[in-house]
Amino acid sequence: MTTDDHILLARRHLAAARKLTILTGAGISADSGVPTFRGADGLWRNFRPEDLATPEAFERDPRLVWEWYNWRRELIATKQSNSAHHAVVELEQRWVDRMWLITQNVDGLHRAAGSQRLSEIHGNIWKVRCTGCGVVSENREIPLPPLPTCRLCQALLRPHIVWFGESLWEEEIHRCDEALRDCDVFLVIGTSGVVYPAAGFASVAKEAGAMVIEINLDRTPQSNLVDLSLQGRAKDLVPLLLYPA
Ligand code: BV8
Ligand code: ZN
Repeated sequence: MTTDDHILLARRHLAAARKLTILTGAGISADSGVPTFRGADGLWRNFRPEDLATPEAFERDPRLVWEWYNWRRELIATKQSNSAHHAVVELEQRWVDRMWLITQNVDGLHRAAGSQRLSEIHGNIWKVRCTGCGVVSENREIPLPPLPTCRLCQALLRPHIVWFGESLWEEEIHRCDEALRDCDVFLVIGTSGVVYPAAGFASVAKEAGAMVIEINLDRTPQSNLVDLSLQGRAKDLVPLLLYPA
């Protein structure tokens, strides 16, 4: 089957879907110029995200971890949502309360595009959390001081982001579980399917009877599991799903 046939088939399944759940990863923001985690452009100097995005790294060298996040905040601040983010907003406007978006991305580009019904399961790079009093606040200062402190209690602030080895927030996990078990179509866009628990979401949805569609530049570890694999750039393929079947 050609990609066109796959797109037609995907449109048909979407048109018949009572409930739609979407999972996105760094690939959907790659078309906005935000580096992916495991792509050739990598993320930062010769560090791996797994070395920096951990509570141990922050404990050991908060200044280095904040340097990385300041670099990413500065980079992301210059990026716009792309046609794939906007197509996801259009899907939300059509499905309304029968759609849920789960994103692994912390760049905030889905919210910037207008998505409202979403779980940012790994947090948001524009939010900070106090390591003392736990208060979470939005903060768009660029750059933040090398070791930013809480206005309320002067303790060190950290990114409000889920690091490797940290559990996701209970309420988000519960919301995702509901959205995965209750959808007819599970659309997976731009993720390498490496990081858990998100990497296990396609099998949860499939076991619950959903049709799983994957959009990715390449094949991924979950490509054998999905019902339909559309290979190409998210910014080109996701908008094509908006047309009638
Ligand atoms: C957890 C925030 C329970 C950081 C991120 C040992 C000890 C502890 C835990 C573990 C362990 N072993 C395994 C684990 C579990 C661990 C894990 O999965 N590790 C991996 C590395 C094996 N997971 C966790 O720790 C999670 N918590 O399990 O809690 C627990 C608790 C304690 C102990 C045990 C268990 C928390 C994981 C969250 C980590 N935080 N982000 C930050 O961003 O600063 S994850 C990070 O990776 C990003 O959020 C990113 O989104 C995510 C996944 O990556 P992708 O989005 O898929 O990006 P990637 O670059 O990999 O792929 C891009 C894809 O797009 C590619 O396929 C490419 O082909 C495609 N693409 C590129 N361009 C395009 C495109 N597609 C379409 N169009 C394009 N243009
Ligand atoms: Zn505080």
